[in-house]
Amino acid sequence: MNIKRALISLWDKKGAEELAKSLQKMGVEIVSTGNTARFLKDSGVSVTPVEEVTGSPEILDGRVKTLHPKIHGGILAKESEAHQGELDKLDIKRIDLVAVNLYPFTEVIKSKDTDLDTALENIDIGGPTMVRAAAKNYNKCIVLVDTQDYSLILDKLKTQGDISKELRKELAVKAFSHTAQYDGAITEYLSGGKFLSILAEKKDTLRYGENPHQQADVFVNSSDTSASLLNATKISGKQLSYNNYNDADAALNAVMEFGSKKPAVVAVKHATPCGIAQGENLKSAFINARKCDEKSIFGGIVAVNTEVDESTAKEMNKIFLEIIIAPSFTKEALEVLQKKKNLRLLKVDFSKGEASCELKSINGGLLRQSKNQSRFLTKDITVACGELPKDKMDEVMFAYKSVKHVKSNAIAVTKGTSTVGLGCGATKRIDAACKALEQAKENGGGEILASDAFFPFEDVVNIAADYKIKYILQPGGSKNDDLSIEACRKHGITLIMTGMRHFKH
Ligand code: 93A
Repeated sequence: MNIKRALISLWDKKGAEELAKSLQKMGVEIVSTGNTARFLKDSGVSVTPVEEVTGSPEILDGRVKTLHPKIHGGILAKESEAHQGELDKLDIKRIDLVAVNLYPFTEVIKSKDTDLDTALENIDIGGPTMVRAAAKNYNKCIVLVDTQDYSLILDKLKTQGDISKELRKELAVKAFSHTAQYDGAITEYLSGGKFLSILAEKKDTLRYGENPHQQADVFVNSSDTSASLLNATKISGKQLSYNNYNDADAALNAVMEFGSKKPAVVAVKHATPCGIAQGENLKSAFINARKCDEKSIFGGIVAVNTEVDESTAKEMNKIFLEIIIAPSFTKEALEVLQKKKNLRLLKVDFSKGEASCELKSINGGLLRQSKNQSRFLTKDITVACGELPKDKMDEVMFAYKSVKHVKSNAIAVTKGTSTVGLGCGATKRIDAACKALEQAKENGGGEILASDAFFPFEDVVNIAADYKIKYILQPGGSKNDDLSIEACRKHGITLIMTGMRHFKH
């Protein structure tokens, strides 16, 4: 056994007893700090207090306990004869393993009641110093920062008497990423948000990017714990591509808009919906979403907000889909869907909720904004002209939620709670309207037209009238609102102003 001495200094004492006892059984001497030492002694472990090693008491309310050459010399000494000579001369014993977890700075600052003094007191100095020292000298000193790694390392030590160089290095990388995140959180907090710190871990190298000649990777931002593709369970199918991630994320965001009370289906192509529907059951919602654009959904991505059952699965299997995202699948549904080898099935825990902010990279930096989580409230709307019967509200709400997720300039034409025409990504609003209305006509017509932003002219109203639209939903706020209101009045269209724009690019 190559490990002779371990230093254990833990804020979170989870797994500490098992770790210390197992090491002791292997003949390892345990050195430990104040509370950790007391905790271990109470658990029946014999412990050398850190003061006995340093010959100095913990001082300044524990601010200085392990910051001492007898500790850091023991951790940082190389294999070399020269280093060993120095250790011998100064009577410093090597430390072969360091298990540390840090003062809970990030938890403490989450509370609004935390004042600056409390936050500062929770900045761990000695802990990260030991972690970094051990990580730098990983060839000689094993570093453990994650309680979940204890059992693996104990296992290896028991069976092999040591751990491999590769594993030592892996633990060192984990240790540095841990202290980097810790320092990042401190920097962000003390600067009042002037610095943004994200340490994202590579989840995968992708086959290629948006196009085959582009290199691409996908990274996980561990500080974002919202419902996502990155914490989804992949039930079956091959690796997701760059475009798959992008499209599937759009589908997930859109379907979450509809909550989970009533089945909803969103089909996405090129990161924008090509069909959305809500219904009494998932199968009918899927059929209606598909009907909106039978061609675009081919090879598309579908996200649903309720469990996929067998009859919906059979319906889904009639066409080629790349990915299905759902909170769950019944056993029977899985049997049906898994017949298609290349179909990716992703189970996402919707209860984790939506992310609170989003980042976009631009040359030289980043843009950050809060997510567009606004909810449509009936009290916030005004009916600028015409009548809005109460029993139309669900349908109006559906149109509003749908258009919010379509790329701007966006127009959604809906019938009941299904989209029948979607115009997206147009630089001219009238072009998006023409596309949506023409598609709706091919699908048998629509009743409601929703727009993501206001109408600068009355042209959209006029063309909507040609296609027999009865309700128009738009934010309002243009200096030409009067023209649109007047046109609606002339055509007998009800005009609803939502007061809220929903650009999406
Ligand atoms: O106050 S410190 O920054 N100064 C130190 O010298 C020191 N040494 C270990 N914090 C220090 N620690 C931290 O104390 C460890 O990172 C660990 O979180 C905690 C364990 O202290 P105790 O064993 O008294 O609970």
